[in-house]
Amino acid sequence: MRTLRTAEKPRILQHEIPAFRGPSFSPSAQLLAAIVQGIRDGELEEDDVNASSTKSRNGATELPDLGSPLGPPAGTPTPQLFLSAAARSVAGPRPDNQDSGLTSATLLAVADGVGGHVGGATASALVVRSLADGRLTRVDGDPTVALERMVAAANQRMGDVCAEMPGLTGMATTLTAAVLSGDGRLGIAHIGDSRAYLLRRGRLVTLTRDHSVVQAMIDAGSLTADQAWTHPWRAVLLAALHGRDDDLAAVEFAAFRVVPGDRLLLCSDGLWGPLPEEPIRAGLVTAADPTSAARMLADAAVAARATDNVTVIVADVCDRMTMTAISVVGAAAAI
Ligand SMILES: [Mn+2]
Repeated sequence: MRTLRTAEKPRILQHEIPAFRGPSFSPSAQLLAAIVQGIRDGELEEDDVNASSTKSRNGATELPDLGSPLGPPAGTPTPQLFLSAAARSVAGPRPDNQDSGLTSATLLAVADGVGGHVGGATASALVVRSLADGRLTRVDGDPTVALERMVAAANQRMGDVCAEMPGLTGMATTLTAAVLSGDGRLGIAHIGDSRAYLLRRGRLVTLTRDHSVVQAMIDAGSLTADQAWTHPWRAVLLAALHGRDDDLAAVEFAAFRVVPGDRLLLCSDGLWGPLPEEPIRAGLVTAADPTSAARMLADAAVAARATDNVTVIVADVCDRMTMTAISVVGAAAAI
């Protein structure tokens, strides 16, 4: 019988419960259909979001790149799409911020470091800085291909640092990253319990599924979402990046089409932990722009019952470029 650690940090239980691995990332053809259909019908159900997945590279699951019925008709030249993004990352009640975030016109990322005071901040900062160093300015083709390369490089950098500084071995980080290709395909790479959401026409859909013990218990039918809310293991992860080659097999990739007017949210568990989904949705709907949305949501999480660092990235899909710089926040900006 394995003993699960319930301390918040370190909270990694990596690669240790094979039964909990396997298809767990929900985005799929059914999900995209549910998003589009649900918006049309005004009846997007939670179960639609949990539709089963399809197989992809790496043994992970992948949302097929489907043309959106909301997009332009075939043959119409598609304007190049960009992200207009803002980030807010705060330590909350903790003495330091081990989250990192990244915004640009083409790439977003949130990383939540684990592994103690130094290790956690180092891990998230290394991964986010590695992504920033890629200086991704334009992506043509499948955005998950670019993501796969970038995530592998970031993980490798963490491995190199661990080899040089063995005291840091054991540090790890979640990573949820999104890349927008010029033709409007959004790729997502995901490992851990940071999250990506899509707000479209007032409806909020979770695009990632947590690699966590409680999510696995929910999937197995042994825990309800309400019970998970207060479960002592809710911070225990099943997968994260540690700088080891075998981490990459647990990273999940998805790609789907976005349209101008869509609003994306990437966040660490410091946001979705204390805040139920409805105030998150309402905040995204009411905020005039990504900057005010990110600030409002981070403040709301801290005011609710934050016990953790809070990182929020909000990005609008636009048909013109409003950002020219890559910005990093949190540990990646501080160390
Ligand atoms: Mn966290």
